[in-house]
Amino acid sequence: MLKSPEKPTLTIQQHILTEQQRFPEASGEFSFLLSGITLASKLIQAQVRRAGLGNILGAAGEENVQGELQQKLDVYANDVMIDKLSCRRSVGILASEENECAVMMPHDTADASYAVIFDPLDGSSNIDVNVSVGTTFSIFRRPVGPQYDDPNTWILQNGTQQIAAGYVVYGSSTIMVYTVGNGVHGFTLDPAVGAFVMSHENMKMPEQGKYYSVNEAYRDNFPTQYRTFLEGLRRGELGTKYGSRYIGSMVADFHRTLLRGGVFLYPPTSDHANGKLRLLYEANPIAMIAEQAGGVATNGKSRILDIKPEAIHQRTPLVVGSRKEMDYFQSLSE
Ligand code: AHM
Ligand code: MG
Repeated sequence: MLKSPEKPTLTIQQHILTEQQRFPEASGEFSFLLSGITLASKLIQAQVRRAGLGNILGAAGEENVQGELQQKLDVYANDVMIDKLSCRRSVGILASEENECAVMMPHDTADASYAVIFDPLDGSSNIDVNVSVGTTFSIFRRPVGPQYDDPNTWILQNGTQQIAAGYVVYGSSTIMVYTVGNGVHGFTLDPAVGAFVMSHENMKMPEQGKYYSVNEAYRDNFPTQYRTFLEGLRRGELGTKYGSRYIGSMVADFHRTLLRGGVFLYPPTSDHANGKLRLLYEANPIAMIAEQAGGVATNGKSRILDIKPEAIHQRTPLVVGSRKEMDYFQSLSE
């Protein structure tokens, strides 16, 4: 007789369907939309796992709108995200780190009421050296009012209006972490069955950690508040002398911070007053996940989710982490 596993597995698709039942008016379109993201991320991870075989490593030869050299996998991941989302009739508009302008969907129906904003492959300079990379996404609903007839305006909403956000880390395993505003849940891709299976239910960021995560090479150019903060953590102001961990892939650095606590930051520098990370598809989804897990995310002055965006590729400083470190950071504000 077949021995059944101890606990039935819960796939992300089942979880999304259960979450959707909280909204009686939901038509099923939203879960179909999210399944586009899970499908795209399975295809992306399959290529990431093959990096080094075939001809998928290295630069694609083009720069994206931010002047960064696109990797072949950036281009592949972007194409896959657009392909798998654009056939969902609920999607009205897509915006990506890799495209200068938002991509409008050809189906102009009343159901096309969602905007999806994503970074298809974050940390892609790490691909060629076999270090973790990821995908981030943020979803808005079409706001009501004639001033929102132009779908571009659906994208420039405060992060508080996100109806879902998440990320995928292509690390030692592939994990998708997402929220629809009802807690944070993590699903690990089981390669044996090809499905994302619940592995981390109702994730909570520890109140305090023992690492900070920042590119310290720039520290002489950080504002005083940031330098004092990092010095204080090193000195043991919070009761423990902090160590440092920095991968250089935001999703991977944040994922560790979510699980272990601590703080991840990309501060402003004297050369780049807004740091490097982008508000809409990097800081916003990370901030929503962090807050849902009990953490805090700011741009050094105000809550990330309260920032009114003005442009798709706008940058913002980001400081995100456990409550204790974030209280300390905010107590040092000038
Ligand atoms: P990307 O979206 O072009 O990959 O850039 C974002 C990445 C983040 O993942 C990471 O936190 C940061 O760039 C690292 O930048 P730096 O090399 O300046 O530390
Ligand atoms: Mg990125």
